[in-house]
Amino acid sequence: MAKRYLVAGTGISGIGAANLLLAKNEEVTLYDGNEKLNRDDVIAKLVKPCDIVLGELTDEQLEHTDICVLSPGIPVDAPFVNKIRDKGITIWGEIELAYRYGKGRVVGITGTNGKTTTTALTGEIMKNYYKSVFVVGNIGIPYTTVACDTNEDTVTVAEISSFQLETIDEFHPVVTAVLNITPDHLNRHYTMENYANVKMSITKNQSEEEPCVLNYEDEILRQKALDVKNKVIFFSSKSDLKEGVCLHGDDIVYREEDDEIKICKVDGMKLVGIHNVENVMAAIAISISMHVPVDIIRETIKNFNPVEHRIEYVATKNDVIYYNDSKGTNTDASTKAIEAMTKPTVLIAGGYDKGSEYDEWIESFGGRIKNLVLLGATKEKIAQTAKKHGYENFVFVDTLEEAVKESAKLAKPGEVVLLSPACASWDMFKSYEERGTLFKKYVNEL
Ligand code: UMA
Repeated sequence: MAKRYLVAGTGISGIGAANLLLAKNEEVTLYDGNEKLNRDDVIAKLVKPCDIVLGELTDEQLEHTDICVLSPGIPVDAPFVNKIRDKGITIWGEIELAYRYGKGRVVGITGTNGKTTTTALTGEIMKNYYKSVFVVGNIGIPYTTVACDTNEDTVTVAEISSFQLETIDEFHPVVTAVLNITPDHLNRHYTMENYANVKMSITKNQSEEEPCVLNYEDEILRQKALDVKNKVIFFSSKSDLKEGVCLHGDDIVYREEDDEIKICKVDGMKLVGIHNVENVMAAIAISISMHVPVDIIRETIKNFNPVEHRIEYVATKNDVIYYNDSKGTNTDASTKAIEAMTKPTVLIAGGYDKGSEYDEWIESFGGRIKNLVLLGATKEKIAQTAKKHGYENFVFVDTLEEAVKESAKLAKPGEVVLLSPACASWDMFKSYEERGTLFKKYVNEL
């Protein structure tokens, strides 16, 4: 008998989930808290019409609902979700839904930063060896949109955010990776302990032989490794590991049972920065665990280009280089971009307020940031913190376009303008992609 589903959210996840269920002839009500949405626009994205509720969700509408499928952006303690839980209705995230329909093996990659690069690179390596490979998840392709195209031989490489992990149940990747855990999304997860536990829950359905790849240099992860019941493979960009992936001179090597395999040279890669060395190391550990031959791993790494919005070169205008790091949505990611700059830099920052602190981020400027151009909801908070640390070279702007024009005035020939906001985009934009794309447009119009 068909089940009655309530799919919450009409972003790409909600639409993907609704379409999967509608194609399977399940009964679906699609709900979104935003009453201003245009119903026809929503319907146009569906494979066939279904009930749509916008704004308030009444108790009556919840009657007879068997399963609620939540989009990642909806907090699991939102009032309507609490009501659903109190009624005993099953709650799944869209990842769980997709997993139930998907076949084959899944690789699950999480962490605060580097997820997208590691997922994209791992996906490329898998595609160069296996026939049926899908790259999905937080990277921007909902798992639900491909789940029904998978078969027993498929490898699905999934970037999984902490938001998505909160609502998994049976989701079972055969290889997992947690790249790092630094403060992010604390307005949603409240404490670092909660946030770290949510990230580690990616391993919860793995069996003892199925590996979890962890960053040895991350203190939280090294601690968490003690509680992980399955096999751990460490990678490290600083320590000489007896087992796992680490550096030997300029080579990234894989070590197992006194054997060392040279994988590739650090300066032979197109990815730059120590954080990218770590991303590559994680992809190597995952790929070896998935039995991909070393020469395929090596060639793919050598030819792999950086992903969009991640320290992405945009243009050189009047001898000023512009970089788009719109994906620097937290202080740690932004610090990595700042540290990769080798010339005096005008930094454009600020955005949606996740309750982050900016002290360490400002300390990381280390003389590299000559001016700070601030916009968005956090601009006052960042300015206050900057002043506290004796940094006064900031200006306020109201729009991203103004930020680009102001930065162009401040940067001298031979210098750099970097968009790396240290904040999410949601106060002014739909997504970090939209912010980064607009940044590139304004730069190219200069
Ligand atoms: N909505 C409600 N009630 C709420 C909150 C939201 O009804 O309380 C509705 C909104 O009105 C909107 C819809 O939900 O119509 C948006 O859903 P969503 O926020 O889940 O966005 P999607 O478009 O479905 O995109 C989501 C991820 N977004 C978030 O986690 C916020 C995308 O990650 C992901 O690529 C996509 O699913 C596919 O899996 C983006 C992201 O910023 C890139 N992720 C965070 C990060 O990387 O730091 C976690």
